[in-house]
Amino acid sequence: MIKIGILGPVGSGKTSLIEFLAKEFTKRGLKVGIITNDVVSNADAMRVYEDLVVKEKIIPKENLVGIVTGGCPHTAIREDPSLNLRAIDNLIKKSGDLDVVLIESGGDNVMSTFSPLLADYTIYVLDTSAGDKYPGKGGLGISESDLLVVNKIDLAPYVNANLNKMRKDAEIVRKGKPTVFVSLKTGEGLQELMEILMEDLKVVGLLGS
Ligand SMILES: Nc1nc2c(ncn2[C@@H]2O[C@H](COP(=O)(O)OP(=O)(O)OP(=O)(O)O)[C@@H](O)[C@H]2O)c(=O)[nH]1
Ligand SMILES: [Mg+2]
Repeated sequence: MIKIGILGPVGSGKTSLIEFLAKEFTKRGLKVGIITNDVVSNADAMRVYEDLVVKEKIIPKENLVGIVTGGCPHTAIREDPSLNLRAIDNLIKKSGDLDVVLIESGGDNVMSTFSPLLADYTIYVLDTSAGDKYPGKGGLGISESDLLVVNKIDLAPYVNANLNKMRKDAEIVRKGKPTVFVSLKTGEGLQELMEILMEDLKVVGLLGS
């Protein structure tokens, strides 16, 4: 079973990415579980329930867990991931063998990272709506994640975000680790994202070829 941790600032598109990935992995015949972490609400879990359990029937309801962390969001994924680890154990007990568990962190800052106990592979989601200063300003989450997703490229023109600058900055900050530019709204870049992700998961031995 692969545990994929998804993190990034508030509103960058983490839940949207999780919903997209759940559909893509399901299409490939993989059994998907989802854990959402929200700081004070269960809103993301409720949205995933509505979208993927009720409307699209992609996952059964027992494959979804919503955690309310109640405090600093990165504590729950790094310093003390016990709530999340217990949620994964419970998911497996209820749902049987899963191939992929997607774990969304509560919206957090650029230094946020997942404990290696909790995630085998990490995706950091940025978006262009705050301009093009990131990824150049760096931060552990941005520089060390396995894959950096720069989302909302459809909004870049409205805030004068220069995607070429962001691309060059990402190459420098991430020292060659992959970055992909997408819009989860228009679909641009999503095929490339899946190609990179599936290839990476095979290379690190997390998925069969
Ligand atoms: N224009 C545009 N909007 C997007 C895109 N992706 C997501 N959104 C919108 O951005 C908002 C936030 O997306 P979410 O997926 O909820 O972001 P999140 O990172 O999970 O947010 P939190 O969990 O609250 O931190 C929603 O209204 C989405 O519809 C995109 O590529 N382009
Ligand atoms: Mg979310």
